[in-house]
Amino acid sequence: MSTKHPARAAPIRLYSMTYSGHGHRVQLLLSLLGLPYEKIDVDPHDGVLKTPGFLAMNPFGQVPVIVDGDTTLHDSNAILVYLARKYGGPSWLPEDPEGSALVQQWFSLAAGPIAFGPCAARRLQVYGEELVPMASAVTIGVKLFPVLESMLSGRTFATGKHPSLADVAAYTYIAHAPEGGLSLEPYPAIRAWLARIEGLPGFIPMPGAPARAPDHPL
Ligand SMILES: N[C@@H](CCC(=O)N[C@@H](CS)C(=O)NCC(=O)O)C(=O)O
Repeated sequence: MSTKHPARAAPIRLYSMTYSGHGHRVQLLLSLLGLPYEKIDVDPHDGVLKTPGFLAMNPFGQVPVIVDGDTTLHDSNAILVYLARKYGGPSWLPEDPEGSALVQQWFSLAAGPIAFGPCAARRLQVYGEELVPMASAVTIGVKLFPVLESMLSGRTFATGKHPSLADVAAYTYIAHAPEGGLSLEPYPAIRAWLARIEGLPGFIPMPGAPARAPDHPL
């Protein structure tokens, strides 16, 4: 463990799922920051998410959740903010008005068109779960990618020269968009940006989702 991290009695516990992009977003930051953590993968089909014990940690009954000592938090972007403020340097979440607003722009993208576009298309394709109808998810994704392509053209990372929470929040569901049938082939700036994130020390990938067998849903 790096000495810059405050002393902690136990590693941070991360409740996630093997193929959860929201969970991976948190795992990615834990890994990039070099923080010790224990990942507990929940089976989405065994009902544990809706048990009173889990609902006490997250009333929405969803992963990710982290437990860090006396602190229990849900919502991936909120967890990123907590981890960056507590354990990361200021470049992950700048404090100046413009820098923090630029990160917030990407949080809004992550919770908006990324969630209802590429994330929703993949969730339907892989899990058979309809967050929004497939046609809407595809339409949102098809509109989103050219905008992201222009935002990322000529930029090293999402908000400038250094990686920040903006990159961590956006990375996973964009990288795995092809699993939902949305190709990244026409978008060289997006692909180059993904590759730069994958080259960061401590980068950890999310496994590719297995193809869904109609008689054996995930
Ligand atoms: N806004 C939440 C979304 C979390 C979310 O959608 N989690 C999914 C897995 S990616 C989940 O737990 N699904 C199970 C369920 O809703 O029952 C976040 O950012 O953490």
